[in-house]
Amino acid sequence: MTGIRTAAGQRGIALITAVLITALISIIAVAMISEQQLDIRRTGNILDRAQAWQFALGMETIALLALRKDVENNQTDHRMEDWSKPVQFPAPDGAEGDMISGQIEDLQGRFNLNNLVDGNGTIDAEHLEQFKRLLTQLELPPGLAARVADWIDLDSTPQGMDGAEDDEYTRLDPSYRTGNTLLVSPSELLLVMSAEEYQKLEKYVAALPGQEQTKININTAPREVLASLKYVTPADIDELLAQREQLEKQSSRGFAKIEDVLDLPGFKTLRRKHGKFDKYLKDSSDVVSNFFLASAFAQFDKGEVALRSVIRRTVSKQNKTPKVYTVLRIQGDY
Ligand SMILES: [Ca+2]
Ligand SMILES: [Ca+2]
Repeated sequence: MTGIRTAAGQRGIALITAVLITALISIIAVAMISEQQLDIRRTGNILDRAQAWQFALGMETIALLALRKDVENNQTDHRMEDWSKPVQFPAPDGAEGDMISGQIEDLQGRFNLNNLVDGNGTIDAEHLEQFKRLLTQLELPPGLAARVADWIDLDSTPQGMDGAEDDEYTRLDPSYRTGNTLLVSPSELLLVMSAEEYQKLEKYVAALPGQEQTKININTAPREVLASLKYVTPADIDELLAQREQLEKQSSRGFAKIEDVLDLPGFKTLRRKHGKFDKYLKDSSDVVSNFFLASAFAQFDKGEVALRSVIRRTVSKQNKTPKVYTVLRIQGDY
């Protein structure tokens, strides 16, 4: 009896062991399969994103070509030109709904924050006042102008009552130091002002590379930016905008030269009142632009890319060959 029992017991143990091994193998197999599926999905996502990135880069190339073609054909930049029209088309080989879209914006239609300092890194009083007027237009505290100027200027002495330098930022938690150099992206201002304030401002400002002061393109600037110019009244801006709209609607163009603005009745009055107005307007505004922001968005299956490229155009004086190139790429917001 004992022998039989033992044999039966051993068979039982063997059976349990076999069941356990089978269960273990199943568990391992399931784990391996799901790990593999995860790998496949992960790889798929990476491939989708890589594809979307290439599409976004392609969109940037289209923007470069459009801006090159434009500068070869004319010497003014306005809102009726081909480059300013948004484009959108289905992503090649993509799923239904996969799209690539792009849009070019004139960055000289905005206030250039880097104009707040001159070539020596000291605050430019004229542009500081202009920025204050822009802030007032946007119902933001004009004192923010001094804070932004301090962030960019070379020294560490706060500008007036409203300025802020290391002394303020190093007391924050976490603490940080003042930039004391030109901005690369306007979003750096999130370190200088609140997110709500920045949200109101961001559409109207740019951070253009290089030491040279840039002008505002009166053909593309919105009312708020135009109203930041010195001397002009709201009625003058109304007149300028009405004329601009008429040129756009009737002739599909903008102002051909600054003199055309100076000839508007309200602006003639300004010239009589302020002897330096002609020079001021020509020094601060233009009808042509050299800096643009190309925004590309590409969706390819699970891959999504938002690319912003700052594009610069230069025309050399000697051979007049235009150069159009990307100076900055940002993923996400400008
Ligand atoms: Ca043009
Ligand atoms: Ca400073």
